[in-house]
Amino acid sequence: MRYYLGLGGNTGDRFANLEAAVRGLREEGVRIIGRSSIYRTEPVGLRNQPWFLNQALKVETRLSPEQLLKTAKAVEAGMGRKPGRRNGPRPIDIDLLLAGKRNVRTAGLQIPHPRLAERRFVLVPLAEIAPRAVHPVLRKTIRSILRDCPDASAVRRLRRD
Ligand code: PH2
Ligand code: MG
Ligand code: MG
Repeated sequence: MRYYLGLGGNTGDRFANLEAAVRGLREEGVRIIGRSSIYRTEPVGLRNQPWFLNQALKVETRLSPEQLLKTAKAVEAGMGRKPGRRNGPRPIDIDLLLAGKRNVRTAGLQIPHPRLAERRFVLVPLAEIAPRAVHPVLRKTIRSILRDCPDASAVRRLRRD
């Protein structure tokens, strides 16, 4: 099954942490089939903290949404992420943004990600690799959700080297 994931982090070596997250997912059998550029993004939710690096991934795996969430949490924990303040600083966050056209709602998991449409740091990278993907609840493409997104926080694409 096809998923889109959002990666973000703002402590330690932020570039190395994105790489380590990709490596960790691969080691768990998740196939990475697309990666957006990396973006430097202004913190949203809790403003007084370092800027983040954010990136979107397109992945293929046989894992169910619940299993993939567990895998993502294990990779986060393996990279030293400790439970902390909501929206606060962290080495890495791995969020499940879309699960094909599926709409998942269980006690611990909601896909599409409930705050996807409000966050430019998610939408800009996601629109780079999946502009035509359709949000199954809003029934809009990612490109049009981004166009209509009122979030004004800064999202700056880094030049590839
Ligand atoms: N993640 C959050 C809260 N705020 N801001 C930016 N720029 N990037 C993030 O990944 C981010 C955030 C909670 O997961
Ligand atoms: Mg998050
Ligand atoms: Mg998360």
